[in-house]
Amino acid sequence: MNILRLSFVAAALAGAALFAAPVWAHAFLDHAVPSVGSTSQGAPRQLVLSFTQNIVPAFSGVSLTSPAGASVPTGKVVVAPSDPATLQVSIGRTLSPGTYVVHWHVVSVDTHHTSGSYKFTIAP
Ligand SMILES: [Cu+2]
Repeated sequence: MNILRLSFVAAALAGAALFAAPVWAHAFLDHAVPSVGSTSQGAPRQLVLSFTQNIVPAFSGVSLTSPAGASVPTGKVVVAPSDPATLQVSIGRTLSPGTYVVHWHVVSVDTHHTSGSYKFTIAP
C-alpha cells in the first residue's frame, strides 16, 4: 500500500467519522478569541471561532468590520488542525483601538447553514 493509497483510506475514514456526528444539532458559535464582547489590550493577529459542530470550511466565511465600518482584510478561513469545529482566520493588518464586528456564516457537516455576529474591543 503506497502513501497515496494510505491517505485515501485515512480521508475516507475521517469522512465516515464526520458524517457519524449527531444530526440534531446545528453549528452555533461556542466561543471565540478574542472573546465575544471582550475588551483586550493589544491587537489580535487572528480570529479563532469555535463552533458546536464540525464545519465545512469551503462553504464558510468570516468577515471583520472596523470601528469606522470598513471591511478589514482577512486571510482564508481554515479549520484548526486539532479541531474540525474551530475556524482560524488571519487578520491582514494591525488593528487600531476600537470596537470591531465579526460576521460569520458556516455550513456544518450536517449541511445546515447558520450565521451570526459579535463584537470585540481593543482598548486604547
Ligand atoms: Cu444542523
